[in-house]
Amino acid sequence: MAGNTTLTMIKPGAVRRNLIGPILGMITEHGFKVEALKLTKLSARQAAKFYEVHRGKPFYDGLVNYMSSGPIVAAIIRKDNAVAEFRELIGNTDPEKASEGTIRKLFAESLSHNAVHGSDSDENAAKEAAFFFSETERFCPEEWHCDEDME
Ligand code: YYY
Ligand code: MG
Repeated sequence: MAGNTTLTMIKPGAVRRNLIGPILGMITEHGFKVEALKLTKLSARQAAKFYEVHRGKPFYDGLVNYMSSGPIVAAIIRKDNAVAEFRELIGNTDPEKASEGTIRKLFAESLSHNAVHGSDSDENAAKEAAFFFSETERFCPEEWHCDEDME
């Protein structure tokens, strides 16, 4: 069964362009609930670890530099089938290929500065959530019935 949470980051360029509000607004308008949220900044070492899977690719060094260049917003967001639903809402990695109405189409500056991150699998969503948040930084009002999808 697909999981119900995913991890997003609002990337440094989008924070610099004062887009935290509009992007979080789109996320909540599309039915995602915010389970954890922080404004923080990654060191180069932390960004390198987060994007470890891309190490060795031509864009890796630029990605690590960019992702550690300023504050980001990290959030755990909740909806049925969260990973796939959120990948649909953010659109293609390359904003030129992203569908109209997606977050990247609306807010990305370029392929490398593409406004937001979204986890690509339930396994990575769990790893990435644990990278940013401890158990006591996650909140789930009773009305959201989060326990029902815990193992
Ligand atoms: O998951 P997603 O963010 O859509 O793309 P990934 O293939 O995981 O790449 C991570 C990140 O790296 C992407 O959001 C922008 C950047 N990047 C790049 O700068 N140039 C590429 N050719 C591919 C990815
Ligand atoms: Mg990815």
